[in-house]
Amino acid sequence: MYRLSALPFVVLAGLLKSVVADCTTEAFAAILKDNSNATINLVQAIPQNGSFGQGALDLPFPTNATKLPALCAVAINVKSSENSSYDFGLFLPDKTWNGRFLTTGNGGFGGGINWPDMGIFSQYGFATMSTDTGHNSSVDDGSWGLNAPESLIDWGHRAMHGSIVLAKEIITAYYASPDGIKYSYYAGCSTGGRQGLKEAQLYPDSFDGISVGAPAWWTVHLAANTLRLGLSNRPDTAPGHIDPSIFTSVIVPEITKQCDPQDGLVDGIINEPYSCNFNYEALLCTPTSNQTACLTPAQLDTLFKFYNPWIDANQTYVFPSMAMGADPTFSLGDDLTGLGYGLFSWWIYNNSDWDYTKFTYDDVVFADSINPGGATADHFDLSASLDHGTKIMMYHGGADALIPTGSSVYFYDQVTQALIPKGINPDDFYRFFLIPGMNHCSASDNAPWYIASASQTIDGATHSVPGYEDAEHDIILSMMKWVEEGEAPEQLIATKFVNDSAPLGVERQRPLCPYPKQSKYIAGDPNEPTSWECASLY
Ligand SMILES: *[C@@H]1O[C@H](CO)[C@@H](O)[C@H](O)[C@H]1NC(C)=O
Ligand SMILES: *[C@@H]1O[C@H](CO)[C@@H](O)[C@H](O)[C@H]1NC(C)=O
Ligand SMILES: *[C@@H]1O[C@H](CO)[C@@H](O)[C@H](O)[C@H]1NC(C)=O
Ligand SMILES: *[C@@H]1O[C@H](CO)[C@@H](O)[C@H](O)[C@H]1NC(C)=O
Ligand SMILES: *[C@@H]1O[C@H](CO)[C@@H](O)[C@H](O)[C@H]1NC(C)=O
Ligand SMILES: *[C@@H]1O[C@H](CO)[C@@H](O)[C@H](O)[C@H]1NC(C)=O
Ligand SMILES: *[C@@H]1O[C@H](CO)[C@@H](O)[C@H](O)[C@H]1NC(C)=O
Ligand SMILES: *[C@@H]1O[C@H](CO)[C@@H](O)[C@H](O)[C@H]1NC(C)=O
Ligand SMILES: *[C@@H]1O[C@H](CO)[C@@H](O)[C@H](O)[C@H]1NC(C)=O
Ligand SMILES: [Ca+2]
Repeated sequence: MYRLSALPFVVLAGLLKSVVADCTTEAFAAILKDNSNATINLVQAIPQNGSFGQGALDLPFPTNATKLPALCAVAINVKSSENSSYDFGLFLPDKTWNGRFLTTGNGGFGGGINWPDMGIFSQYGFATMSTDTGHNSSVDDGSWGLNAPESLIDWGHRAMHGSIVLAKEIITAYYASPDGIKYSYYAGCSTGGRQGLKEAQLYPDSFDGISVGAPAWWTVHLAANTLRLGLSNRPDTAPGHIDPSIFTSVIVPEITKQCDPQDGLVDGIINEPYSCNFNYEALLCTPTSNQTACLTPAQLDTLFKFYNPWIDANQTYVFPSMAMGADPTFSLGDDLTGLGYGLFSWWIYNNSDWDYTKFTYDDVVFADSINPGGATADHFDLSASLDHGTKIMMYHGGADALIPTGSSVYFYDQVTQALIPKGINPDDFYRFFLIPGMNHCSASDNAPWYIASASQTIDGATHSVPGYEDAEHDIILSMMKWVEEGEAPEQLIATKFVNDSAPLGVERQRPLCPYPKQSKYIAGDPNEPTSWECASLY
């Protein structure tokens, strides 16, 4: 049916290669005429160098996309059940369309279309899409899920998949491209990482390549761990309370002092945070210590909780620890984050006044039995993605304080354990890159972290890695090369720009290696990527 309405354009496209498709409400209404659930919110032609977004109305993404290529901006609403609906947005580049589709994702519990990342990816020429996941909220606010099981399903996976399917139909009709969409990609971080894995697990045919950062894949356990650590350090109730400022001024510097050299090079970067042999007692107060720069035995117990895995009843492995050197200041203080208690009060106990101070592992067991929205992305057997030919590039910051790095290491290990017995080498289609020193999805004071992935921006750049716009440095181009030319990434070079500003030039670059390989310093200027190699630890 869509083909019918698209027919005139097929003819036109054949005659006039650079024809601009019809960016009008009427044209999209014709494309969608047989879909009774879809409503057009907006169709707007954006000129070259124009901007688009919803500004402050888009709570999780208040920054508009700017310096856009000429494109058609579209917003569609789709009814997903009696009581729920979701929106998605499209950026459809005019003459610069590269024949490909790229979907991006969301963050935390937030509800809003990710126009800024869509804008970045449209610079490559992709037709881009993002969904609001079916609600309107800021990143740490899950109150919309209270007694709203249909909205939770939308957030869990339904909005993403429905948007992908409809976006593909719209794009195919809009461009009237005789070959349809050449390749479909995904790039997202955090909840966006979970969404990419979840889509691949439920619908392995959706994408040819997915780039997944710091995935919040273990939904219930991640929230539980966030709540547990926050409670374990509450100023009013925890005997071993550590003031957050001590983490920054005393603890992280001591960890860096001990762990940085253990990777073979003193450069302020902890390359192998989970291999560090750390002497906690170095932080203990003695009678002669500076008493505001040391820890009591009770505080040391608290610290232990942060940097050791959570093992509970019956030796159950509940959640991995943070990486040595990650600064957990986020979960400390008087105000616990809604990303922890919120899941339990709004989505599990259906009670905004649920008493989280009584939280125990039993709550995790109960929450697992509910798995709100079916969001958890724990189908580790990714062989259906291999069958489809999908390539998966996963990465995680080695100093991520929001989603512990170890949760991706654990995911990698589970995938490996699911595939090796089937005779599948995960390396053939799934590679995981640890980014030493990087915080959540982006940023580091000193480590090279920028790979032009989702949720990464840098001053003075619209997209990609300025000066290094190639598959060696840019994860999107690397993913495309793996998918389209069959050339697997043996490494990815991360960049640290001076003050994270591209016009100020490169401070250092370093290879990131497919796990379990690690970058090893060989010789020469440590700021040059050629002074490093990817080496096997075993
Ligand atoms: C692009 O738009 C910005 C902001 O409106 C403006 O400052 C800049 O001059 C424009 N650049 C070009 C090349 O038109
Ligand atoms: C963002 O763009 C929208 C329209 O695209 C506009 O209404 C709004 O004022 C812009 N907001 C900001 C902060 O630029
Ligand atoms: C989201 O909710 C806020 C109020 O909390 C409102 O101001 C805003 O307009 C809403 N945004 C959208 C896109 O509906
Ligand atoms: C519309 O949504 C309903 C569920 O709310 C679904 O059963 C139906 O198949 C959808 N119709 C179309 C045309 O997608
Ligand atoms: C829709 O919401 C109403 C009122 O909150 C509720 O009674 C009903 O069960 C809901 N229906 C579905 C399908 O969730
Ligand atoms: C004691 O430690 C605190 C916190 O690190 C620091 O601000 C202060 O300067 C130290 N005092 C002395 C005498 O070293
Ligand atoms: C631990 O194991 C015992 C014995 O199998 C069982 O009764 C109990 O429910 C388990 N506890 C938890 C929290 O799983
Ligand atoms: C809260 O609601 C969910 C979804 O409707 C349900 O599965 C769960 O059992 C409820 N929780 C409690 C404690 O009743
Ligand atoms: C980088 O930022 C620091 C701190 O803001 C500043 O002192 C320095 O001058 C900046 N460097 C350059 C090259 O702009
Ligand atoms: Ca080091």
